[in-house]
Amino acid sequence: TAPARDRLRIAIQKSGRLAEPARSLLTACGLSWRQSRDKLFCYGESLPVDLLLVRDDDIPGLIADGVCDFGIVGRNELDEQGAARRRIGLPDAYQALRGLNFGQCRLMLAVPDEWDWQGVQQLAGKRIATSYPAILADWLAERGVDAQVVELSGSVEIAPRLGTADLICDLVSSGATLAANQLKPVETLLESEAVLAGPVKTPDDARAGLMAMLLRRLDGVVNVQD
Ligand code: PRT
Ligand code: ZN
Repeated sequence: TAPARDRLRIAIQKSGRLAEPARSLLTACGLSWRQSRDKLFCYGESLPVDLLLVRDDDIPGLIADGVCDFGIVGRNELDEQGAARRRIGLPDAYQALRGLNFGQCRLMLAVPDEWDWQGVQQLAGKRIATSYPAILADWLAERGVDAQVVELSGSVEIAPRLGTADLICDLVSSGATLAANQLKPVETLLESEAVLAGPVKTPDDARAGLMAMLLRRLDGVVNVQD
């Protein structure tokens, strides 16, 4: 278990879609920071709550390892890493505590425009490119579909045109990227948004009170925005 701490650490995305809204939300909760020179660590001034600015992919692991107490991350990323842990027999190490009302998108299956989509049974024997292999594998297994999952870390949308996959499973918001690549969405695997993630077990030191207070403030701020 990680050592006791008397300051809270929250991991947020350093840059990218969730970086600015995550910071604004925490500012609205009354937090402020003294910017450090390298800007990877922001020391909390109004409260003993520090920020760690990281890649979104690192946020679930930082919570699992007890390096950070909270994180703001897409449900898609949290679920993927949770599903990947479960597949190798690791216990759950984090959970989504609150939906935050921004970063909405869907994890969807998308097929070439010319396909006549008739349902999941059509996926048998097909190759599906995705950056979400664990969520996709679970989804396919639940439906008893035997398809091949091709893991790609980026540029998933061009895989069908390159011939490396027959279809894709990727995040969609406006749908413009799919359309530009002659793909159409056919199934939704996950409705995602940014979430506040936290540990499965609350630490039993000074952080517990800070965590409870922050959750209360967050509920006030997120509900007022509705
Ligand atoms: O550098 P780092 O690893 O931290 O960032 P990243 O590049 O992995 O993530 P980033 O900043 O792109 O996204 C962070 C989170 O934003 C995601 O994990 C989702 O939870 C959320 N989000 C919301 C999205 C989108 N909307 C989205 N549209 N993430 C990605 N996209 C992609 C989509 O896949 C498509 O390729 O954006 C493109 C445009 O989408 P359309 O449908 O509007 O064309
Ligand atoms: Zn990332």
